[in-house]
Amino acid sequence: MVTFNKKKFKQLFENKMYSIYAQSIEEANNEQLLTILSSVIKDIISKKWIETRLSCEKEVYYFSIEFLMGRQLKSNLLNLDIQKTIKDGLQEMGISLDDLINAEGDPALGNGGLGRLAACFLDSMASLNISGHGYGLRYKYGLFEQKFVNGYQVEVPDNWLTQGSYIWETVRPNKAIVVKFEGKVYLVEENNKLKAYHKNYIPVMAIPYDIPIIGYQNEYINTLRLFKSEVINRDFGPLTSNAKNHFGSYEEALKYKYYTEEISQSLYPNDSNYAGKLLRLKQEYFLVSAGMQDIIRKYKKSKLNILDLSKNIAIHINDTHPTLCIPELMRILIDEEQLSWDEAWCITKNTISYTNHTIMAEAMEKWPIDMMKKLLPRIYMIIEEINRRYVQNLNNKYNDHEKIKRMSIINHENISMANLCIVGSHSVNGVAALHTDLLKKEVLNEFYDDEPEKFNNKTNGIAHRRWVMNCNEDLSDLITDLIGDKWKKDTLQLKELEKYKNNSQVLSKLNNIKYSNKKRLADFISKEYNIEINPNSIYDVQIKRLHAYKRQLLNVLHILHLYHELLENPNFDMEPRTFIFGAKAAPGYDLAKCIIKFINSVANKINNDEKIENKIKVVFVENYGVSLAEIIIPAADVSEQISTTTKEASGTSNMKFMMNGAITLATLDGANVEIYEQVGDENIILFGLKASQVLNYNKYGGYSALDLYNSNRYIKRVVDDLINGFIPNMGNEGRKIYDSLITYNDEYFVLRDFENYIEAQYKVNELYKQKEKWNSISLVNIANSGMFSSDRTISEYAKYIWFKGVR
Ligand code: GPW
Repeated sequence: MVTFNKKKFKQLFENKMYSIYAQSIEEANNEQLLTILSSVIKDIISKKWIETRLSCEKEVYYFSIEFLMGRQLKSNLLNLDIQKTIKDGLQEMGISLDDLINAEGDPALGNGGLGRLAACFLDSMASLNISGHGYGLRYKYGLFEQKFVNGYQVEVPDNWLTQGSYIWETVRPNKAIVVKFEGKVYLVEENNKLKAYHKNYIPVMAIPYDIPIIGYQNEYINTLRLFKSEVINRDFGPLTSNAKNHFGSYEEALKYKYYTEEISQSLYPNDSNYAGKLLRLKQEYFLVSAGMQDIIRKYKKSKLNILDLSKNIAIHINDTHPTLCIPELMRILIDEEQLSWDEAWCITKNTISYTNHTIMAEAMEKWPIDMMKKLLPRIYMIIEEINRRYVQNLNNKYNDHEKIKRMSIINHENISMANLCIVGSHSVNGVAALHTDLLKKEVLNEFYDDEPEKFNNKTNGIAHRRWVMNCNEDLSDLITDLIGDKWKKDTLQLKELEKYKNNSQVLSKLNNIKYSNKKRLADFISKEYNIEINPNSIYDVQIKRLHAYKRQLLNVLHILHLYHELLENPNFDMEPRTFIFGAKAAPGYDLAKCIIKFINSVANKINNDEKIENKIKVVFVENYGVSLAEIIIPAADVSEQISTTTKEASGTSNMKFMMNGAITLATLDGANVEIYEQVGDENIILFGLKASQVLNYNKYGGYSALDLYNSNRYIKRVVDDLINGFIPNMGNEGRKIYDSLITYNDEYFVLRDFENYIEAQYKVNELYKQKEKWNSISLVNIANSGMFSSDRTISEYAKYIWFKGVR
């Protein structure tokens, strides 16, 4: 993309080293080399970055409280198509590119699927020449680092900005924005209009930090803008007399400093769980207000008419965390741009679209009125007025008081963010076909009946460049050898691979690639955890957040089942298996932490039991995150997607595994349904309750875990292991898990699906014995994974939501 060669690169690199560190290349450590390299790359893209920013197409802004980006170096080099130049240039200077790639930190500014999806979407928007930018928070501490101590999860702060800055960011203090909290709002009548005056507020400065998002070999560069919170004026440093004069005392000045800095201090470590903390609401408004003011400021500079906002700009909110975009845009349009309510409302609705990522009640954000009123008095007023008009409208349509209560935005003591999102946007989408169906038919049914045209599905996708081309280079090369490289820009081309499904030579190559990826993972596990695993065993992998609904418990109970079978019958027929887990539990999620301890204790017992001759190994990798996923997924044989049906909105690791040739073992939940539709009965292993059965149980009851326990000796055997001392070194974790199953009647149907899961796992075992058949299925999975590229997902968002009628 750039007039750029090895010689030029080396020159740039050396000069940078002198100007930044005033030292020779030989003296530099990896961290410094990485800083220099990223700085050189930023220099060479700077012109393109500016050009893309000044392009005048319709712009998309993607608001998300999380962006789980992963390392950037390798992906940036691939997208700029300069890997070889850089690798060779570095080598001539005695530097290994691979070392630098691995020395890069992995910013954990997200919890799991939701944040990683946002990152994949940024990659696809840039690669599809869509002017689409992310808005997020620059947390000082990302998701905690997980350590295991005696099998228990211990959380260590993720102090990722040790150098004070991040190598890919550019700070823009000149574009700082003031966000206002608390205070009092006065409504004054002026020229027959009510004008709002916000007094005595607490100002917080939002400083933008920009990260370039480089499209795949298309010279297109978007921006991820992350805001850091600070005092409004650095001259008010708490121990200056300036501050003392302004705040009255040092103590007050310090309080203010703390108030501001706390906002972007740390990521909330909850996944799909609403905690209702005031600080979180501050974070949400801080992100929204800074982002929205930034957008409008830029828009006005471009001299476009504010009434045309929705023609030129699309704002997307990733789940309800940025819901306040709606009242904030209303506030700006009414209070600052002097538009009427109706004009502002029309623009707001047409500009904003919303994605729902869960149907689980515990994840639904409901903010107490009092909290909102005190923290954001003007925003609360606007929400109240939105609600008043909406309820009035419902009253005109329906004569059903209870229904209107359920649909209103303000209810009892709370504000329902999902309801506000639906009412204040023009599009509501789910993240997989089944999920969207459940939204329409169950969870949001009344809203759907009211405004069916708003609802639509956008099945999730993954950045195939990161998740195949970068993390599985051998597979990527094999695919290209077989079908050419068009698939890199159009993953539906992968379908061409299917013609090789009976070609022994191709299948054997595929097998060799999988083997070498498995070997690489075995070496890593041996080095990191001192556990030896056998690359010829089946790698059976479940990596995702620890959650009762994701049912890591079902997985480990099955492992115990196999263990008992082996102990009872040394000739029990099974292929050697390595079960791999990776999962963080939210620090306050007790049951999840108990399950981690249980899995670790089971692992410890089984891995050290010589009687079973290494037939089973259990590895729980510490501190699971993007970088670990990148070495685990290419090595997986079996992809465990075993959530309680209806609970996993989509899942996205299921897609990553599929594209890397793993075979899916799944319930018909989330996007697993669509994986099944792509590959058919022969190429996936399914089990468990169907969605309709789960819904029926939930509505009408009729399930007794205790009855199952009493009537099924296999179930009883493994459940008893929780409390009978069979697994050593457990505290009362086993009892708590036991209670969740028996005393509280197994909310997630673990025992209900257990037998069926054992059968499904047996099918895995039998299939693996026919290795060529297995490899053929693996190939068919890769061939049919094309629709799960986030390029497909983003094209759909663009066509049907953001640029409807524009492009
Ligand atoms: F609860 N998801 C997530 F909907 O990772 F907000 N964190 C969350 O807080 C939520 C959802 C929320 C996940 C879904 O659980 C997963 O099924 C989906 O694939 C992913 O979001 C991306 O859509």
